[in-house]
Amino acid sequence: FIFVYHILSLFEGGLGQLGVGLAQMLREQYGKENVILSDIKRPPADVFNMGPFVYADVLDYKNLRELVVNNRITWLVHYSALLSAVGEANVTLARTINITGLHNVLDLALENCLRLFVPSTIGAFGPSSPRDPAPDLCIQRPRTIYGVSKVHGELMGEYLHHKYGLDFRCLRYPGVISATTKPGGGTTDYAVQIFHDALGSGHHECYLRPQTRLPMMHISDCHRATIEFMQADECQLSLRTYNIAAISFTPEEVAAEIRKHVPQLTVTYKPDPVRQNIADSWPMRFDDSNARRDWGWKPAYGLPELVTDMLDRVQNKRT
Ligand code: AKB
Repeated sequence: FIFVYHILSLFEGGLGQLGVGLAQMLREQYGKENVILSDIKRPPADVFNMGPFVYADVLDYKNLRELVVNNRITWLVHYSALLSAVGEANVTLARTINITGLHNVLDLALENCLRLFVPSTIGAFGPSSPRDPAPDLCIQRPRTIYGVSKVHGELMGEYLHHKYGLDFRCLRYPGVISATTKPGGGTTDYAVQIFHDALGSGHHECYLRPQTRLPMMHISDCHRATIEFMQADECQLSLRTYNIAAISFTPEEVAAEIRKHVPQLTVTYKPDPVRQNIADSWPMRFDDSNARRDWGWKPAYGLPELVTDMLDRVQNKRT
């Protein structure tokens, strides 16, 4: 979670791929003490020293309520979730964290008049959705527990917004590419691993076929989108759940772009049936025209900029 006070925000699931960076950006704008990062895991020293950190368990309503009340929280960013591939390997846990956990967060937000951000994903679409591009409003019949839980989240949040005025805000994220924190158990993870392999062994074995196209985004675009959306005036929002897009690429396209800087990179393809199946059911491109029109969304990173930046950052981490 990330909790924001006054703007006070609490992030839960804050130690995953997205939480630390978003907390950092929010702290730059709202002050270090006004953003609390949380997780059920012990934070590394650098994260602990960056600003307030607390234990928060998405399954423990009393614990969450205490944190919100004691700290006069006003915004809540809910990042706890099991991703697509790991969810398929552990459906019961995914249902518990992604659905029961979400219900706790929705109740908490309603009870305390919080502005609530819950991410959704390209995984909220399925094989019967339009894939190129997928619009905001269309058929959503995902075939993963992750996708099912995300559609449930979108619908519950929107229902509570319409019925009780909950300030629910949801963005459907593409695959997010980051250098410092690795994703955990998703279908788009190869697009992060390939940078580490390029600068490490020089070889990447890809679990998707070379032409599998998926929407992707640089992490700083993702953080900026989240903050701009959270800051948008309510009257700007014609929807409560928006697609956000930046780039769409295939493994062979990203590999070719990396080879412009690391010519020795080799890639072999060994499709994993579970992840390939999931990827084949997801959109190839996202239509984010509503986000662009309503609250001015615009990505900064294309594929060349993303690749240059990732190689720089991964290289810096290694030295
Ligand atoms: C995953 O691959 O499961 C996630 C996602 C696209 O939501 N990165």
